[in-house]
Amino acid sequence: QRTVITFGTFDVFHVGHVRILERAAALGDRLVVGVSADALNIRKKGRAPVFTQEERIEIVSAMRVVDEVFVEESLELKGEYITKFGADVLAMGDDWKGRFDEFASLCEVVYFPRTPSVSTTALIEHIATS
Ligand code: C2G
Repeated sequence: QRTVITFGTFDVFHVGHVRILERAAALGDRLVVGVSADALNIRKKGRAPVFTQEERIEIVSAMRVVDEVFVEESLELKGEYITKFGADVLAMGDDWKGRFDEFASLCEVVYFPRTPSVSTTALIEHIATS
């Protein structure tokens, strides 16, 4: 069995999120997703996501291609999560290209092109100004 792991905030869930999860799932037999904690977002981005981590986990868990979801407590724990979940592949969008190459000793590292013209930030802006 080939296990794929991916990470993200998945806030204001959109088609870019659907596509990366589907592409990641297609690389193996089991997809594990680390959803970033509210506290991690506040630390790194200075603001809480629109949806709470419980809501974001509920949404990601509802995807047919997702087998297991956990809370990503820290960006520095990727290696531990890869080992804990027995991941054979780490898949991320190419906004992270090169940033996770250090984990190539633990598993295969794959970057997918981001879906163009959709982002949580743009959606928040669009809703706020419409
Ligand atoms: N994504 C995408 N296309 C978009 C938007 C996002 O392919 N138009 C992908 C990103 O590349 C990422 C995943 O969707 O792989 C989740 O994106 P975010 O929710 O923005 O996650 P991020 O805050 O980048 O993750 O360890 C990583 C952290 O959890 C942060």
